[in-house]
Amino acid sequence: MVLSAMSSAELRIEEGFVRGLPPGQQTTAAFMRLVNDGDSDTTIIAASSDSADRAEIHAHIHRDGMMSMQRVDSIVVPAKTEFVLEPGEHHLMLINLHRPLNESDKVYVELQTAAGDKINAILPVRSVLNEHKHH
Ligand SMILES: [Cu+2]
Repeated sequence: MVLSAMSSAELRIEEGFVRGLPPGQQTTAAFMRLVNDGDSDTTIIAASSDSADRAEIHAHIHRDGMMSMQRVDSIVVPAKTEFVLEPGEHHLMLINLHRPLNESDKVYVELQTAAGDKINAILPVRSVLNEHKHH
């Protein structure tokens, strides 16, 4: 569910949500579907949120049976394609949350493209209890 989405690029955010965590956690992750309706590839190079000091694009790396998170510089969403940020895969890391996130809260996130466009959405907070794990 996306409550509000304004986009100047031909990219839109769908089905986004922020993972709600127990009180005391300072860092959480946001997930969403990036849909590129345009005729050219779009590269996301930065992210921000008004609910956290900073937002980073992360990927999960599987190596020797171990899984760890790693910051990546960008995400490319090819033309007429979508790129999904989901638990266990790519995600947006929200670092140093300004306040605890409750189930009914809304979080503003903004993505910046290499072309200078900004894509934003207001994402609902969804408790970890409702999360579907596929690993
Ligand atoms: Cu992460």
